[in-house]
Amino acid sequence: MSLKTIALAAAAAAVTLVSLPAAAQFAKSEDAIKYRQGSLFVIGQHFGRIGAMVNGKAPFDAKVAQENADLVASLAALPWTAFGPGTDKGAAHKAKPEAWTEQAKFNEHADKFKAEAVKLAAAAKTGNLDNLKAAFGPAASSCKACHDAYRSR
Ligand code: ASC
Repeated sequence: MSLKTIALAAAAAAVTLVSLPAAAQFAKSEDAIKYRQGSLFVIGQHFGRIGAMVNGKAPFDAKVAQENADLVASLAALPWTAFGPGTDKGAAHKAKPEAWTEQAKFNEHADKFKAEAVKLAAAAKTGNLDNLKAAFGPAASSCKACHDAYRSR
């Protein structure tokens, strides 16, 4: 395979990955609810592994940090299409009605998190713990801001 072929295949794969969430359709509301809960749970697991390093609860391992931050940055695309119309009912969940009635504001929170996740991955790529710490705070704040506004206790 030529380098150009490999580059084209990689670009096609990247486009597929990025366009997947936009194409996501759910057979029923319950599936959307499970999907967003599942994806947010997995994001939390990988984000938490970085948090443990940042907070000194786990030894800093640059490779582990980078792997987890890359996952968070990719997975950050997933939950939002599962908050579509009608998915406020269908199974137990903690999202407030405002997630549907204030869609523009809700989407701003999602976009903010996605942007912070990209910055976190860039920081992790440097292999420097101080850079990771500097990017982790704003990323965690973006999680919290959305949870405070749109997740009930
Ligand atoms: C996490 C996690 C969240 C955020 C939030 C930040 O590790 O699971 O939801 O950080 O607690 O305040």
